[in-house]
Amino acid sequence: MDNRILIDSKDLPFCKGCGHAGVAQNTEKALQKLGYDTLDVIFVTDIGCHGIIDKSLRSHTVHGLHGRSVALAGGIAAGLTPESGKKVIVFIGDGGATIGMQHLLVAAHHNFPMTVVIHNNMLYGMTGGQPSEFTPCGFNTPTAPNRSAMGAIDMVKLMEGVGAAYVSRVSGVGDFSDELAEAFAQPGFSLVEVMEICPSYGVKSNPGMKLKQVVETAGLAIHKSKNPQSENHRPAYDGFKNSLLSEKLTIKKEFEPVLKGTVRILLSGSAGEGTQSAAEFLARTAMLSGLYATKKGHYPVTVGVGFSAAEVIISDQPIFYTGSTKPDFMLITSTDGVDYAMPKIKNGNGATIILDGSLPIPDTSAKIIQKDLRSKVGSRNAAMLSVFTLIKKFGILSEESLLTAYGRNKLSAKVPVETFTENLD
Ligand SMILES: Cc1ncc(C[n+]2csc(CCOP(=O)(O)OP(=O)(O)O)c2C)c(N)n1
Ligand code: SF4
Repeated sequence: MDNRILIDSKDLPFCKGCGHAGVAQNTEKALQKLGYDTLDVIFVTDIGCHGIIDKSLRSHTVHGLHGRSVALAGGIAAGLTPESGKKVIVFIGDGGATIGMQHLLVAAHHNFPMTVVIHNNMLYGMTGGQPSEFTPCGFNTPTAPNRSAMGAIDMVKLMEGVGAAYVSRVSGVGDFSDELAEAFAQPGFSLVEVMEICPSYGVKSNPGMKLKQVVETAGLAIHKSKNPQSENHRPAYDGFKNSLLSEKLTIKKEFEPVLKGTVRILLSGSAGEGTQSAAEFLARTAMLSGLYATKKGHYPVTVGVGFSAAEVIISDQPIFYTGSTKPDFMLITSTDGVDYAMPKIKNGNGATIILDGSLPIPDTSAKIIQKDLRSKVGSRNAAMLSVFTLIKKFGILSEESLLTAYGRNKLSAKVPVETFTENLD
């Protein structure tokens, strides 16, 4: 079992003395105490200094927009059943908690099964020390050097108010791994507010002030509370019966692979013309031969207009990165497709482009094969014909696997396979 969460717990990306390092180290220790495997933990981090921990983590990580990490984590947690054995942990600053307060309240109220760790250094660290809603009265920051009027939001009280199943405030000094472990072990929502001081801005603006003193003066007691109702409280998410992981589609190997190595293919066409379906079909056909395949779609925010492109990678080895900056093949079926793929076309040295016959030949050192796609099978089927052409001409997959896969594709009920096989030359 591999239970190292941090790549190197002595080499963390924070200023010297930053409390964020203690949170990371104690988190690793707490998860080890609970027996979590590295890959059973999903960290969702927020924007801010604490969020740069991502690169030091060996577990799964998702980096969210400022204040939105809790919403992202809620989505992940809601898709996992308790049996999956996965643990969702949010790392967020007091700044992110201020910006995304609503998400925190809702996550606690609905009892999403996850733990939120607020790194409360009482200011916005990454942007130079502005006060947040968690900055206590009397705690100065570089941009509010004489802060006296306003007190801090008491997050523990607020969480209790919305019925959080578990909430605690701890001092982020020394070993607080037991406190974190207790929160991580909760079946529903839990939140730990770790009190810290940022040496770069907090200490400088408040010379000589100790963390204990700030916390006590502000009336922010170090304590925890559990909501006795919490056991009955989980169920807002009973609706999500299926785990994200149990939805896995298994495609069995039925044919011997022809391909040795890796090929990267870019399909680039127009919205509504079947580019995504053709790309998915290509990936599934490869899987029928026991190959690894990924598909990554690209389209404008307003779906249904403009370009539609997909990157497919097929390999006899596992694929760890799904992008392909330099495709080996580009299947281009429309003007939108040319426009979208132009940077890759221009930089196409060594690539082969199957280009619809109606399109002007672009300026490129890639090899171009012009092929009547749209005029032969219509705009809706041009991308599929380009996939058939690729497989037939370059033999990356067997013809047998292609025909079997097509027979199982829902398009075959409407468009007979001969539409494509009779238009290959
Ligand atoms: C929506 C949004 N607002 C503002 C910013 C600018 N910004 C980047 S980091 C940061 C401060 C983060 O402070 P905090 O969440 O307390 O984390 P820390 O840096 O102290 O760890 C801010 C305001 C942003 N990236 N996005
Ligand atoms: S600026 Fe403050 S919060 Fe950011 S890494 Fe440095 S000490 Fe930590």
